[in-house]
Amino acid sequence: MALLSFERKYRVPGGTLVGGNLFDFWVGPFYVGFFGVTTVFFAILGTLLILWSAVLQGTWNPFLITVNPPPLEYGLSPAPLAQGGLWQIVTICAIGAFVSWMLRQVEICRKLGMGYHVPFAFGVAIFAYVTLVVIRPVLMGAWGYAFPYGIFTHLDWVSNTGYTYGNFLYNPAHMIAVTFFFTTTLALALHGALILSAANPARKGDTSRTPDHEDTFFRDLIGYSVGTLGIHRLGLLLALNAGFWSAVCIVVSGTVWFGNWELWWNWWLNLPWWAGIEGGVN
Ligand code: 07D
Ligand code: 07D
Ligand code: U10
Repeated sequence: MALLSFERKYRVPGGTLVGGNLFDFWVGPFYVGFFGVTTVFFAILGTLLILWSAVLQGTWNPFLITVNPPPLEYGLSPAPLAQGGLWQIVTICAIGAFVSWMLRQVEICRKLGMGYHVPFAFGVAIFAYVTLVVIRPVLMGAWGYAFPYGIFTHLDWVSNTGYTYGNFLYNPAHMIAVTFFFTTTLALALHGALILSAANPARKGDTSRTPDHEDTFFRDLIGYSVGTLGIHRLGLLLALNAGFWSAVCIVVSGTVWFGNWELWWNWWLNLPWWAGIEGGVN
């Protein structure tokens, strides 16, 4: 069915979570819904507050604009607007917009009778963000531990926070997250390449190859094919784990582990079968 006639068939009322039929309509290609309205509301308000912050800061250079969280002295209390209060409201707007966007995905899934995999996946990204700006700062006792909203300043925050714990690459959860990120790109490259290679046969004029060809390629190469549905399950699992272990690696830094991450590995160096041997640490 052509896309336009399919849209006519499925664009019918129903499936909304909130608001009944009130916002159950489309604007051009976009489904609106109650959560479309709340997304637009939070996104516009948040953007305006970032612009206000830029005015206070006195720059329109996009790389330099920054909305900073309150200084540590304010702890977890509300701060004056110019001293991090704007950051606090922008954070509320950001969470409001991201969660609205996710719930809009849920409503669209319900309309189409589809599973909720997309909103679930986006929920993991939101979880990583909320870990950085709410969960970890609350556990550590000050909003000042969250990252500032600026293109360069958020990079400064990552670097400074990393070096606070020595060599951050020794953080074991960071290792797991990085490995999942790398594996995700490997899986997507293999999958994209395999699909395109089946769709574009080597000899001009040949018909496109089938999923059996795809399966056989990997059985010939590595002895096993995960299958055409399986690769999508695997891809999602890898990507969600990348985000999840990222959240873990940052939430444990400053809450359960305070020193250099290199030292965490002492338990490994101190295992009895090699502790104390010549050339070892002890
Ligand atoms: C391609 C989908 C499109 C999305 C884009 C981002 C904005 C911000 C706002 C000036 C893949 C749109 C950007 C709306 C403008 C203001 C106030 C997604 C795609 C194109 N970062 N980060 C970037 C965010 C964090 C880190 C780029 C957001 C953590 C490093 C962009 C968040 C840590 C590097 C950006 C966030 C961290 C970047 C490209 C939120 C650990 C880079 C992003 C809400 C996760 C890279 C100058 C991209 C860069 C980069 C946005 C959080 C680390 C500006 C919105 C605190 C090391 N980050 N980031 O393509 O070039 O994502 O920076 O959590 O090297 Mg960041
Ligand atoms: C938080 C983004 C959420 C986004 C949302 C949506 C909009 C709308 C609109 C386009 C989580 C936003 C949407 C705004 C846009 C339109 C229209 C994603 C988020 C909700 N590191 N490190 C990570 C590597 C080092 C450090 C994660 C590699 C150094 C710290 C990942 C290297 C030191 C933190 C990662 C490396 C250091 C991290 C990031 C290499 C610095 C974190 C991915 C090769 C000296 C952060 C939860 C992520 C983290 C994090 C990778 C090096 C410090 C695993 C590959 C040694 C302090 N690093 N890192 O989290 O875990 O995505 O955050 O050297 O806080 Mg690291
Ligand atoms: C995949 C796939 C697959 C496909 C695919 C894809 C994954 C099976 C079948 C999809 C993949 C691609 C297309 C590839 C490219 C994608 C990426 C690289 C990912 C990154 C994406 C981007 C960078 C694009 C980002 C673009 C976005 C997010 C769109 C921006 C849109 C808006 C700003 C509008 C949003 C709409 C909303 C919120 C609802 C509708 C609202 C309006 C139209 C505005 C009007 C508002 C109202 C009517 C409400 C009124 C508002 C009020 C009252 C509030 C007022 C408040 C005030 C403060 C004034 O696997 O294969 O192929 O294609």
